[in-house]
Amino acid sequence: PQRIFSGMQPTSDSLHLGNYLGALTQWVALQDGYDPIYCVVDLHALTVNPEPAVLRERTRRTAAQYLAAGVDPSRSLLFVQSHVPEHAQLTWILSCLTGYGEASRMTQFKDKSAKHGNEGTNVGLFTYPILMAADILLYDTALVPVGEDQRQHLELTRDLAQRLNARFGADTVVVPEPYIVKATAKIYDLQEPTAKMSKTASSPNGLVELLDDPKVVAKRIRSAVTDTEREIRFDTAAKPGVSNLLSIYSALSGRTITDLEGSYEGKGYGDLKKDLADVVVAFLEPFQARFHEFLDDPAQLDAVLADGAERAREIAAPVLARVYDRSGLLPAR
Ligand code: AQP
Repeated sequence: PQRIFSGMQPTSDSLHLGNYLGALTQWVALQDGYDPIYCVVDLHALTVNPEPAVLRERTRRTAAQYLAAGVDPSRSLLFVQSHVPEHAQLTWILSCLTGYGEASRMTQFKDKSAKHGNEGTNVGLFTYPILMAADILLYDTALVPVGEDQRQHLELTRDLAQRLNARFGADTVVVPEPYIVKATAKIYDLQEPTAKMSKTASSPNGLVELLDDPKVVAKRIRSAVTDTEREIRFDTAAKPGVSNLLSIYSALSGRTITDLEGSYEGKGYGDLKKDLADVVVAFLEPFQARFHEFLDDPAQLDAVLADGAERAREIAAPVLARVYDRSGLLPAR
């Protein structure tokens, strides 16, 4: 079976609906017929300089949310990035093969660094996509299920893989493909429906966090920005707010957009929002119950992560050794 790899940063107490629909639901679906590896990328989260105790807590919480969403450790390998030192080691090799200009063109870096200025931006944020490339290439990954915002980083990963293969031999690493499901590739901020829903950039009212109080979530959905028309129709250019609500509704209910448009003909935005709020709450309540079960048993959670790390290292170590050797690094005796 084809190898799958993906990860999320523990940069918040809760993942949001964009993370869930853009990535996590695909992760769960890909457990059938593939060989998946899912990672909590805590080294990436260091780029926002979290409080140490907070990072530790969020790492466990993120893993517990993967499990609550349906990531099944008997079918998927689940681990924490920093438990496998090969990630940091391969990053250095890849850094030396990445152009400064090439890295400077990453739009996520440009956006995030513009907000903090040169002095407020750390080098880790700049090299973030190279660490991401290392994550993926260490596992001979074929497919990477992510949201649309990660497409450019995946292109860089592919370029680096091809560069390694051109320099050191065609079979040095596997060149991965993105796996981006169009319908949910980008979930938008409820208050600013042309910007992506984001852990760090959205205002609280624009976000639906998976671990939020369902009452608060329902209220946020009912207050989502729409437009001055009345018609419930999917049209991302003219009606970004309504289209976003329809995308979320469709993904969570399994109903098609056309079906939803049909059943809301002649009804108002208030009806759509109220029903969507019910759909979201019906999803969140059991999700949160499962999350708490996993979080409240840290010994079991840590055991799952320790087992994952051990199995991950068995895959990553020979890949790193291959790249080290072909790079001309003298083997240690
Ligand atoms: N709004 C979104 N719609 C669809 N998919 C999304 N993803 C993130 N936002 C959306 C996908 O979720 C995964 C999380 O990756 P990450 O933890 O590296 O976070 P990110 O991509 O940087 O986005 P976030 O969660 O909003 O965090 P910040 O605020 O730190 O940028 C990825 O697969 C991503 O594509």
